[in-house]
Amino acid sequence: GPSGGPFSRHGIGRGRLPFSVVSGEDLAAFERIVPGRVITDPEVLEASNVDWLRMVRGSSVLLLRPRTTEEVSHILRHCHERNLAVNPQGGNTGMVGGSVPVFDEVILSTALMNQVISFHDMSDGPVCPCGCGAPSEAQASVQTLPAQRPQWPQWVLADGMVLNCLSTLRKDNTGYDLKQLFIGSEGTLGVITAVSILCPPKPRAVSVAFLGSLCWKMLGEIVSFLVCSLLWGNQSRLWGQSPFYVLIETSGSRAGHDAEKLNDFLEQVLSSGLVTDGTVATDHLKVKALWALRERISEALSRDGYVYKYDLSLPTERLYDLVTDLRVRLGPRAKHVVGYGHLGDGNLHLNVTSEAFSPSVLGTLEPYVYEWTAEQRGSVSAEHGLGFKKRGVLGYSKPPEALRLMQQLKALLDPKGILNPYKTLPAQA
Ligand code: 2HG
Ligand code: ZN
Repeated sequence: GPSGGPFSRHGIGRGRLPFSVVSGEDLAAFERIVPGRVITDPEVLEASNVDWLRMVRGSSVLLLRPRTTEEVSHILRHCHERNLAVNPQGGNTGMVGGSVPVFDEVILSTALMNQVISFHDMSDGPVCPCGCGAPSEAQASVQTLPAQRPQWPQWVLADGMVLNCLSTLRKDNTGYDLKQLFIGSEGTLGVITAVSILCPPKPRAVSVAFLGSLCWKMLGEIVSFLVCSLLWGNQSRLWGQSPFYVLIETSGSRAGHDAEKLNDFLEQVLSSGLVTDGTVATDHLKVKALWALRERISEALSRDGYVYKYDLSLPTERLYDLVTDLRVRLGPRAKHVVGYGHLGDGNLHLNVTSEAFSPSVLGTLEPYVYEWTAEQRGSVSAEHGLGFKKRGVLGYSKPPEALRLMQQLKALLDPKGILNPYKTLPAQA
């Protein structure tokens, strides 16, 4: 079973399912399918067995690195026949333990599937295999906004069948929208090997405003029309004295026009007292530096101690209530109770840290956080998915009928249950 990661202390509630164990013959078969890309070296495997937060650890003895859809198909056909469990793995940057094995699942990594297959003009989008890291590698070759829209995937089903629906059409209403089924399926319904992505042209002018405010609710008013992220302003001298910070990015095609609009907006919020300090950047190095403050919060928290992570969708006006409430409930047992996230989306990243893992802190947080979220008709996972850590709490956000339908779809598409077992859906009684 899993060992070493702090999370494994809670146990996984049930044992390894009766899948086969990788044999010498399996290794030989895989060597024929992906020659030279069959990895059994424990040192290399370590990076794929442990998630980047270092909280979940599997014990897989085999990592496969296919380059093509055909290779993925052959691997899955073999695993399906042999009843071998498979853990599809992309960048292994997940937050919920979905991307690493739980026991000895075969790790199927898409890391080498990193070529842009084709690129059409602005009206279409590039077709990227899934190894194009999320999708910054694709971005390096294509000048686009980071917020591309995935269109159609090509995926390989549990038994190795390839379903190629790749298309760059903007509209297509023929039959069930199968691609929606794969969004949020976390490798439990198939392995996505390519997607086509619609890319809006890169904006010519980007401005970032970094503003301090006395009150979260005031920020809510400011950003009701903007996509933004709320920052962890706590105590950092670098960030000045405001209790709350907000990062706002605007993009457009005419720098002069955009700057004028942003300045009008800033003048308004400064004179109304909503904002107490701030800075604006248009120079791309400064823009990058400001974004780094926001993007590295998660990493900073990992260094603070043991982290209890929640990723909640809540009504924007109640977004911060849980943070202040939990500070009182947890008292000195918590090192930090931090709320940040994506304010424009009503998405709170609630992170609590303690010196070491503490059952008493966990007991105060759960099920309280989930029950409170359900009362607000929120979601217990706004963007991180369910993976291994949150599979048990799906019921707080979806009715039993929806859960049953999900189980039925899983059984239909993966009757042997070999794809990413122990993930996403709650364990069946
Ligand atoms: C972010 O927005 C990520 O920084 C990580 O979604 C959030 O660590 C987290 O809780
Ligand atoms: Zn986030």
